[in-house]
Amino acid sequence: MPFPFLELFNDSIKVFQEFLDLFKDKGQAEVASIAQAELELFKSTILNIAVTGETGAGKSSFINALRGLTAEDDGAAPTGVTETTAEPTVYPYPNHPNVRLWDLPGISAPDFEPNTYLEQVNFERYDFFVIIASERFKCNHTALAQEIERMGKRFYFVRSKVDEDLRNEERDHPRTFSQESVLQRLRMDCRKHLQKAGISNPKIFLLSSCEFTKYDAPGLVKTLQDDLQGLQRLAFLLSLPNLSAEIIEEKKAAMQKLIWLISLASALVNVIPIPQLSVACDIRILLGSMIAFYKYFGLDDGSLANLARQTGKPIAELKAVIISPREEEINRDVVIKRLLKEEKGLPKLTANLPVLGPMLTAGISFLTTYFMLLSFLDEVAEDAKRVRKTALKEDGKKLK
Ligand SMILES: Nc1nc2c(ncn2[C@@H]2O[C@H](COP(=O)(O)OP(=O)(O)OP(=O)(O)O)[C@@H](O)[C@H]2O)c(=O)[nH]1
Ligand SMILES: [Mg+2]
Repeated sequence: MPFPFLELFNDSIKVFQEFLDLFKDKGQAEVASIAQAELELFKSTILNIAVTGETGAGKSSFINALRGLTAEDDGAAPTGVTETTAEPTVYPYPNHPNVRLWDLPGISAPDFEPNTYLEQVNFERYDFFVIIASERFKCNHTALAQEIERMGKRFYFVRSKVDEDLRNEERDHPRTFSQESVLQRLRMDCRKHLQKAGISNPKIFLLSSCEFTKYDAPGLVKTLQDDLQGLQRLAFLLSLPNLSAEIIEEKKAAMQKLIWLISLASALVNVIPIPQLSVACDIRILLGSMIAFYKYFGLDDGSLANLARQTGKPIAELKAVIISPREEEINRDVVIKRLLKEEKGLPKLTANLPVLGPMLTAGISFLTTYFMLLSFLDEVAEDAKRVRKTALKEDGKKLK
């Protein structure tokens, strides 16, 4: 078994080498401004997702499910048997307002004109479309899909309310009922119609917005994520509710790039020496970032309150499994204490690397912040997993 200190040492050297590599053909100021610009770019990254389909197909319910809300939560899209959405209505992610789901008006009229409809809803605005259908496949679905493709946009075809279809089939055919074969039939039916309309490889997902962790919903979320690039992908992933333990892990993996940038900005931009430490860094950036981590992992008060309401668990029970300091407890002193701990744990780089003056100070500051944020990320991600597990425990209402 490898000696843990040796592992830490090798990690530190590797990260330090990567840090030094940045300065091969750039000065400190240039590296700093690139890191800062990329962080700004991430903050301003916008994603507009259009949700369209027949009236009553479940568009608003789908939007709520994808935002981790139920119809009764604050800021949820209104749903119900008589509600209709007449104008495109935007629903930003509660913790990431630049990622927006658009609830488009339903397409029920028999004289539906897909191109007029798409013009009216301002189709240029959206990065991609989700077409929601329930019950029978309609020609409006193919007309809309064709037009979206013609306009050079991507679409995903969602067949919603499959929980209802399965219940109906089981009631009507109790002796021969098989969930898999019903789902397979539905999938084939959607594919057949879309392919007949010339869409060769449609992406089809069968799901229930009432049971969003089942059927193809996780696959849809993964596909949406995989089809996005760079910062849009990161923004989408970090806005998602913690629908599964895998999503928490994916968030954690994706956060490492962000932590790299935050640490660079902190160690190279508004650097202020901290008397207790040999590290000089920008505590404000660190503080702001750590508070943002809570939001990305659904540990802020708003997300916990929603989860408590949805699962019937008292919020205190969810908070009780959180080990990292609460959002309101994180302050300058806590950050300094954590940096101090990290600095002490780092191997003595000074003795081992032939690096000169200011670069060494910046390097140590960078390494200290980088590893401090990584260990905070670890804690927060573990907290998120524990909160999810507690919320899912049997005695409360089931999580969707
Ligand atoms: N069982 C089940 N019911 C659903 C599902 N999705 C939506 N519903 C129900 O279907 C009804 C209509 O859902 P909405 O989400 O309001 O549909 P919509 O497409 O937004 O409707 P409009 O805005 O009127 O066009 C509501 O009563 C929902 O509770 C689902 O996946 N399963
Ligand atoms: Mg609606």
